Amino acid sequence: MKKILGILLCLALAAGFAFANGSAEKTETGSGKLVVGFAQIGQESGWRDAETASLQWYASRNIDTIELHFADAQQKQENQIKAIRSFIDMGVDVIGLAPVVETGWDAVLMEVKEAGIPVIFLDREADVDDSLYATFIGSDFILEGQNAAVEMGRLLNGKGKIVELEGTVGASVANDRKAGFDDTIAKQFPGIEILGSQTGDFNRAKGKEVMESFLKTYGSEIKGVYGHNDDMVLGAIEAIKEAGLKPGKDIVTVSIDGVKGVFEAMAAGEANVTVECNPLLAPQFFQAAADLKAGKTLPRWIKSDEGIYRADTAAKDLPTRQY
Ligand code: GYE
Repeated sequence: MKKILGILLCLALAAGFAFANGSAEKTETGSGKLVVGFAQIGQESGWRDAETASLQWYASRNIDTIELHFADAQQKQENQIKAIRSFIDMGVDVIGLAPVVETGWDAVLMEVKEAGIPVIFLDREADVDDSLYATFIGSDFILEGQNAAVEMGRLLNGKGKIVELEGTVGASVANDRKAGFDDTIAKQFPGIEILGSQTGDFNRAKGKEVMESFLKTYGSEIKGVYGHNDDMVLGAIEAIKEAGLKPGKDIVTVSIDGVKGVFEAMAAGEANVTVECNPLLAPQFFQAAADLKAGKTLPRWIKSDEGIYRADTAAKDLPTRQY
């Protein structure tokens, strides 16, 4: 996967994409192309890398009609805001944003609105007035949490104690995946108790660290772990093994994204379920950007369709996975 990403990123660089920590370098505009500025969160997960690769690969294959200015904010909201201001200065046609957290966007998005540039939220939402963005392209994160809860209930036959690895504090996707899961557990599976819930910031290393502390506190009481993304559960699996327990058996796992690593873990009998969240959003994103440039009105929410994948078909599914 890393090799493919390396090739894609070299392609992207060759196509003149700007990489920076929060600000895109100037390239000529007014070329008649669709000029898009995208403020990406960073590289915290395999899912995010796949989304970045999808955007840059798509733009590099349409270089005659698309000019993509890409900024990597390295997980910092201030870098995303800086990038957005540089896109305004460039006079791009459309701005794309994956808001690292829900709040703190009103001022800069008001500046974007005053500049007459439409905004697309991609894969996460910001808590702002509807007038400050044109559409949100992404999944139904509450439904993903609900589906994860039903899968956990099935794995534990409705009874047992679990822990929860939360995503980035303040991120819409983490808030919604928590709400969907916790509410469904409380309503449909009262025999399941959540012993502890803590952020692993959507990354593997932190997920392992938090699981280590949960294991120290609760030990073999833990019968299941729910992660807001696969990467944190892959870290948790390492911690479970180092504690001498069997992931996927002593402690069942349910997580969200559907990255290759979790399919490999399921095929090895070390993970149980992943709820897919599609990162390959480039076609929808650039189509929406082109529609906005053409003056079209878009639905407020363009949803991505996803499935649920379990250990019993993982070996068969693995070769078909694209990220
Ligand atoms: O689930 C996670 C990434 O915003 C849907 O962000 C995205 C989430 C995804 O860090 O792996």
